[in-house]
Amino acid sequence: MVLEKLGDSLKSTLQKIAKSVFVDEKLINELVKDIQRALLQSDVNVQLVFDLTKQIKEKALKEKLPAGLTRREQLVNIVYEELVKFLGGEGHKIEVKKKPFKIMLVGLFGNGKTTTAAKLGKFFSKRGLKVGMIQTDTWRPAAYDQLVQLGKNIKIPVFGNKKEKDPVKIFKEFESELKRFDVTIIDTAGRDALSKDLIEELNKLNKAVKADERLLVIGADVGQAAEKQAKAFHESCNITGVIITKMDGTAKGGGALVACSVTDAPVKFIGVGEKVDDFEEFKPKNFVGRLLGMGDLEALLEKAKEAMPEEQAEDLGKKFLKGEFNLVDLYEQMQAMSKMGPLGKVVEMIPGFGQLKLPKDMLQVQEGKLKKWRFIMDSCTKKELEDPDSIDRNRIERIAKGSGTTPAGVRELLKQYKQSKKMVKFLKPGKGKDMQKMMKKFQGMKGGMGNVKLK
Ligand SMILES: Nc1nc2c(ncn2[C@@H]2O[C@H](COP(=O)(O)OP(=O)(O)O)[C@@H](O)[C@H]2O)c(=O)[nH]1
Ligand SMILES: [Mg+2]
Repeated sequence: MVLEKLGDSLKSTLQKIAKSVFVDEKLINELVKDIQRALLQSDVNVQLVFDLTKQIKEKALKEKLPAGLTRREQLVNIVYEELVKFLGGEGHKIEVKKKPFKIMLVGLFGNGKTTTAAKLGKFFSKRGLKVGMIQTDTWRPAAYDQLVQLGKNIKIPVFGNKKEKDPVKIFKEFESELKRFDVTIIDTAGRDALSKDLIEELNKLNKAVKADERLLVIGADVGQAAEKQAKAFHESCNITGVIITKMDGTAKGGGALVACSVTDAPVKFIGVGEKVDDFEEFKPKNFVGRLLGMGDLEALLEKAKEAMPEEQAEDLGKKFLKGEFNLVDLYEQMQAMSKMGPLGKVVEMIPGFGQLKLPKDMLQVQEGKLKKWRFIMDSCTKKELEDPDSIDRNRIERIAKGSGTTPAGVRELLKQYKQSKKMVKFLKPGKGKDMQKMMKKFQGMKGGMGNVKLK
């Protein structure tokens, strides 16, 4: 998970609150120190950390107890809300308001512009928009081929001219063609540092492009130095936002996120890996929710929506939460989840699952296995599918023969089914958490954690 260390220490801080007998000043002081330590380790600016913890402390000591909350819940809620505010509050969504909506990516060498162009392209095309990309980087000989290759994988057309050295001319050459698209992504050249020459090039190019969004792409590994870079790009190139990449590879990501959220160029997306799907809109509420291990139903439902029709997603979600699913549902659920991305990431977003640390092999569902399972299920009777517990040894033999698989394969599927069922039971009432209610609260709070009951 992104910022795993920061998340782990914040989680253990919250557990301290959950376990404490009294919420008093001593506990609050301890909590504030823990939060400070966690954020400083993530390279967040010292002054900002102190401002935040002062705010948390003041609120915790002074704020009246809202009806229906315990002191502990109130405290957790304050930490959550202040952290969200700290990271930019509501977040800054990009709305595609006109056609073509032009997004220009700028930044220094190696920060991930070209990779991000493809990620952004896929992000919008998944939302049903027609996307085109253009390479104007004439500094790196391989830049055009790199984008073409990426574009091929995600079926997005890429324009460019390897022989032309002037980025403005390249854009002009394809300008009329780019008008066909809903969204046009313009990749640009970088330099080792923000030089006069780069500023001039980008401003000239933008005069021709007139981009609706100019996004700075910046690697999370710079930590709090991101602020300086974002400010410099904002002043010289009038950027409208920041995309922080490589959040997966550094402990300093927290510093970079916070640093940019206080500039006039807020973080709009984050990159969380090298693959084209390792990319998400930056929504502070969801992000903090996940860091604190509260899960993130909103993000999960959103991803689910991309993968399948809305009602189907809802049905599946409901069945899943009730623990009322049979083999067919399991299959559909696995298939849907594999479409959403690596299962581990999906599971992290389900409230409660974040803390479970599920074994890796349980999460690795490969395409091949899914196919085999489909064969097995095709050989089951309707009754067997609806009541998998009725499948005894004889039936296993029969199903294996009928599906051209082995008894071991059938048993594996049944084991997976039982494990999933157990997992769901674990999260059901009686274990201290009423999932249904919790879900409702999550939905009511639009991703906020509201008054989630602590054990
Ligand atoms: N781990 C990780 N690597 C990334 C991410 N984004 C980009 N990279 C890698 O960073 C390197 C530079 O990326 P590139 O897009 O060529 O950067 P550019 O010079 O700004 O266009 C490549 O090896 C990418 O795979 C990310 O979010 N996570
Ligand atoms: Mg590049």
